[in-house]
Amino acid sequence: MTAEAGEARSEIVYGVQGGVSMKWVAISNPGRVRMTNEDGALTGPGMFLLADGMGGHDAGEVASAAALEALAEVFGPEPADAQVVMEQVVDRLRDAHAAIEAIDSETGKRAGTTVTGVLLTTYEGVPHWLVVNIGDSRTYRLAEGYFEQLTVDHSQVQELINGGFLSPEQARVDPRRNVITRALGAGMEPDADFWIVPAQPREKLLVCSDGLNGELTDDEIRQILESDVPIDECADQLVAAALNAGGRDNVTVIVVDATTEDTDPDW
Ligand SMILES: [Mn+2]
Repeated sequence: MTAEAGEARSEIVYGVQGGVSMKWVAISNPGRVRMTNEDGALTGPGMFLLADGMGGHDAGEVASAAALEALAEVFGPEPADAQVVMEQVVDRLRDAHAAIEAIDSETGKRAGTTVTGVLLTTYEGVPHWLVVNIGDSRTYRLAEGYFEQLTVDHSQVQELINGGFLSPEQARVDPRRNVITRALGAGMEPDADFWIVPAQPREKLLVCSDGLNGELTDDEIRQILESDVPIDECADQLVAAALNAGGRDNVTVIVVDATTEDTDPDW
């Protein structure tokens, strides 16, 4: 495999935490149009987070890095109670928001960033993913043949979908598709949404920036996730498909295979 110019990628990493075995890979590609990559990813056993910065020059990059750095402090050696972790994440996001609001942007645009992803936690003693989202990056899951977006975008087009004015397919090409309604920084409210979902016996998680789902339909994403290839190839195929479809934005993917069935899976 040859990396595209400017692409950052991890090898497949393996980890076990709280009875959940995981392997994951992350790829971040600047795309075909943008000169810089303002996306960032933070991964570790039980922590898969992504931030998509905005603000131009290096402001967006600094904003996404600041958010991920703040969240790295939440990470512990064993999964903690979901409620406790959620409160820590809220605190860290508030700190990151203040730091990002203080970034001087040369472009005159305010620095900001989205954040999404999952943290492995326990709920009533059972492994659960704490899903977090602020902005329009996304977390998807494929489990038991069922593919779903775990997050709900904070975007103007999502509001139009909710109101019945647009279909998801219309929203994907609507000129207002890049208008987000919540973010860290950017003069917005740092209010993240959270979901607590049970870890499944076998599941695949995808955390991505809008450079992926802006170029590909959910069906296209699903088909690639469902294909039975190693996760690094799966991540490659996702990024390649987004680039082939135009690559108009930075595209970042974190692909995770997780299982609660076997603490020593045959990977
Ligand atoms: Mn983006």
